[in-house]
Amino acid sequence: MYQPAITGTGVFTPEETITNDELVVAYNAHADLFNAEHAAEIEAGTVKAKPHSSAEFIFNASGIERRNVMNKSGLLDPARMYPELPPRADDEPGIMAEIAIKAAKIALDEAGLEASDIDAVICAASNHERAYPAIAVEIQQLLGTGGFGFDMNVACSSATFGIQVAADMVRTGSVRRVLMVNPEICSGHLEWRDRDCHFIFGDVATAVVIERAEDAKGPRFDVISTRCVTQFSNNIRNNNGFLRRTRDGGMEDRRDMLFMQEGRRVFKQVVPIVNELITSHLADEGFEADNLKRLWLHQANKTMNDLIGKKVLGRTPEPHEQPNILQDYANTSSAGSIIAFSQNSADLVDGDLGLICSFGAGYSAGSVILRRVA
Ligand code: CO8
Repeated sequence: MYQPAITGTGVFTPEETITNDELVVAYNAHADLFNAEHAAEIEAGTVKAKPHSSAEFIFNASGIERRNVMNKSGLLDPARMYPELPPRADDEPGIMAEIAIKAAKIALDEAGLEASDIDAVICAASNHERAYPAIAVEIQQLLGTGGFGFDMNVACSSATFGIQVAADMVRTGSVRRVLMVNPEICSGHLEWRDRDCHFIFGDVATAVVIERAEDAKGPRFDVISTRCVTQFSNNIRNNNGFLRRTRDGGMEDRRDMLFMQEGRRVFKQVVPIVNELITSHLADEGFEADNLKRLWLHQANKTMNDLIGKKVLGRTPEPHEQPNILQDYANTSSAGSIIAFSQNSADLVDGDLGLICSFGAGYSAGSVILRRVA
């Protein structure tokens, strides 16, 4: 058995940003258009008028201030309200592979590795732009890694589940070095015309290199232990899929073919699952919560993270103990906890313990205990 370690991480942040104010101006213009177009039905009570959104509500309910997106003009156009990403020919690099590679190059640089040193690529994300061939295999070819690649999807928990798979493969020796990437183009999956959720997501790509600790060329984070849990719930759901064309009317623009959630229920039900996961994981590995120097949590909602931190530590965490990146990136699904880790781990010192935890649709939750070495 070999000790697996994280030796590099990378974050690719799309250039275009949208503030809450910009988002609300576009949404409200869309709502006004909708209400004017459906004035007669609204008057007759057969269609509900769309009320305005509010930047103040968004910040207070979620902690989000802005988000990065791959295309801003399309989704801020009140008559369109979804991103405009031109189709690419089959012999051009796919958009998910392209952004994953940008993050991967940063992670490989940090680890001091060439792409050819990698012998497995995992593309772990909430959405994949096509059914096959796997995005990971395309990344393998474009980057020039060896071995094999495969895609996996555990929604917001994809990265921690991906780290578990990668760490287990390195531990047993079936591969020596894994590149695990999380290209999340959440803007393609969000209903920007729905006031309840139009502010939630942003786009980003993250990458993590996991290899044998003995191969590390610099400081590293040993993966001490991983744990994953799932529990079926319909409270975060998307009914899109390959059987869509088999249903009558299945090709229509149906609301349930995009991200849907019962936000309040998710909040209430997921917090105890995450608290139980982290607490029991630490206890089973012989650690106390107070041993943790840092918690890198999934970035969905600031109040939710504050509550989880408080439950796990038994006190209000200091800001540096539980960094949030949500205000700048919004919810970037599986990439959120990896951004938090990547941007807030360099100051830890030899022996420090930290924990990455993600949670989301499924429900699913993953916990990764890390120890900084040198
Ligand atoms: N502006 C003004 N008012 C609003 C707005 C708005 N934009 N939206 C809602 N309101 C109103 C509502 O109508 C409601 O009014 P009333 O009380 O009169 O009925 C009131 O404000 C309160 O609404 P909510 O109860 O919906 O508001 P909450 O306080 O619950 O906040 C949140 C909503 C922010 C969504 C919150 O519930 C939350 O964050 N919950 C946690 C959700 C979560 O963690 N989800 C994880 C999902 S992500 C994941 O797992 C990955 C899935 C796959 C990713 C796919 C990529 C796209």
